[in-house]
Amino acid sequence: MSHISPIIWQFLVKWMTNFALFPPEASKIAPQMDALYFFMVLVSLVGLTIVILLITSFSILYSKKRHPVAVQIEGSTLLEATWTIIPLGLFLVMFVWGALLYFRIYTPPANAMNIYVVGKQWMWKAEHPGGQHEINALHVPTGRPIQLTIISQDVFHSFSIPAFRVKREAIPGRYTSVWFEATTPGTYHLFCTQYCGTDHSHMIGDVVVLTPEDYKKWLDGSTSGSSLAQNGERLFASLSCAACHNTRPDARGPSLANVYGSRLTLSSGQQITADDAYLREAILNPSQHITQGYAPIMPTYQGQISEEGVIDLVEYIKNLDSDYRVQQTTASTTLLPEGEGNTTKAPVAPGANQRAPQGMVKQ
Ligand code: HEC
Ligand SMILES: [Cu+2]
Repeated sequence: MSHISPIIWQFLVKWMTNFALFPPEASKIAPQMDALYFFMVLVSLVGLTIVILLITSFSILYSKKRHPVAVQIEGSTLLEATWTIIPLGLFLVMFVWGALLYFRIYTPPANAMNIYVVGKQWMWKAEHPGGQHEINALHVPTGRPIQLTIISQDVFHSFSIPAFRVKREAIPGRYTSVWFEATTPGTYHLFCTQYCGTDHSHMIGDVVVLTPEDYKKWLDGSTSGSSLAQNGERLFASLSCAACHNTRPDARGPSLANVYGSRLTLSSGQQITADDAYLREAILNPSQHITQGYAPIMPTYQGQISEEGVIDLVEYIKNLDSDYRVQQTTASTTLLPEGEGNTTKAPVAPGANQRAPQGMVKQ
């Protein structure tokens, strides 16, 4: 689809980009999206031309001067069928084409690199798996599929990068995702495209696309010291998750090693895949979906962990491919006595629950 008359195409896009009439095409999906867009514009222009021509010619040909006495026309099935079937065909083409693109844009490939984006009044925060944080900025490498896992901390926002032709709602309480593959190094706009309060118009920033080498340099220069998974491990210890999620034979909670991506059977008999969204739900609304074979004893952590904290925990659990780390955590945490709720917090190492101070956030 990206090969439709490439020459006129490139010329048109370049010209419009030059006059700031159109965003540049900086991702793999962008030319495909534009092909559909220009097809729709073309169909509309042809339709508009036909209507204008007919109105003008009819008003001249059938004016009262030429035809003082009106002639009654009884209609024509052929004509009506024609003007129904042709537009229907055109609309169906748009529908199928649009649906194919839609599924592409919202289905991240399995090898995509994941970056978390948290929207709040009025800024965008991006968190890279290595622990790099950015505010109103997003650094990404070229030539690699990037998945964004997006959530809002307050109201509805919408994360949009016009040059990549991607946009996704940031919804409070739910992860959404979108993906893209950047093609051209440069700096592009990012916007909030959903009115979200007084300073909505300031909820903007820069997407900086770097070559893979420059991206690596940027990553190395922006580390905050610990990765998201490491922050998550500290939270896991300080919230005493290991009081139940430990590997002892009498553990009250399931082992979380390799739970990410696995199929779980719930006590309702329903089967689900433990993806990011499920892990988040399992921590914040445990009573909503009890894993088969376990008692509904896990307390909710709603209101106790920030959205970023939840991301850290999710990253930690995602990366747990054995029980080794949990055992380490268990060893350093005082376990709760059997039967007791976890309202009493286990002693916490000083500073264990602290996140990177704001000063370390890269702009
Ligand atoms: C009082 C014991 C207890 C504590 C404390 C606890 N959990 Fe759980 N957790 C459970 C039990 C029991 C289940 C299985 C039943 C269910 O789904 O609620 C579970 C399920 C889960 C699941 C779903 C995965 C699965 O295999 O069912 C995740 C993820 C999870 N817990 C994470 C955590 C995290 C993170 C913490 C700390 C912030 C934590 N839990 C604290 C008892 C606990
Ligand atoms: Cu917003």
